[in-house]
Order: sequence, then structure tokens, then C-alpha cells
Amino acid sequence: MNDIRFGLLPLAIIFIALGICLGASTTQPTVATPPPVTVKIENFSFEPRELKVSVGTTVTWINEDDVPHTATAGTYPYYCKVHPHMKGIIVVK
Ligand SMILES: [Cu+2]
Repeated sequence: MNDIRFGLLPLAIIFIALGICLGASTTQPTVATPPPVTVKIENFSFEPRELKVSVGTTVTWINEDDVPHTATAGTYPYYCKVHPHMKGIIVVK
């Protein structure tokens, strides 16, 4: 069994970007760490296939197959809710 651990860097970056966009104050907001989430790899499938997580969530993939797999990240679009015309893309390599 192989563990593939990923911090959700793109979401953390979006959180930071939102703080900048909304005008960060001098006091740091207290943000609770969301509970970790697991994705199971079995029979050449991810379960759950689609996952919605909060900013700062740690996701762990557990490979139950007899062959190696990866959980390669990709391209993440993001935007500013206050100014929806502000759009960007983060590519995680
Ligand atoms: Cu904005």
C-alpha cells in the first residue's frame, strides 16, 4: 500500500490571494484546520472521484491496487468573488 500525500497548495494560495483582495488587516484571523480527507485508489479508480474540500485540507490517497499510481495535480482556475473579472490559473506541476 502506498500513501501519496498532498497539501492543497493551490487552495492555500487562493486563500492568501483572497486576503490580499479583501484588504488584509493587521490582525491574523483564526482559521480552524479542516479535518484530513482520504481518497482510496482501488481497481484503477479514485473513490471518491470528485472531492470538494475546504482551504487548508490535507488529502491522502491510499493505493489499494497492486500496481503503482499517482495523484498528479493539474490546472486550477480561480477568481475574486468581489471582482469576478479578476481571473487566474494555477498550474501545479
Ligand atoms: Cu478583487
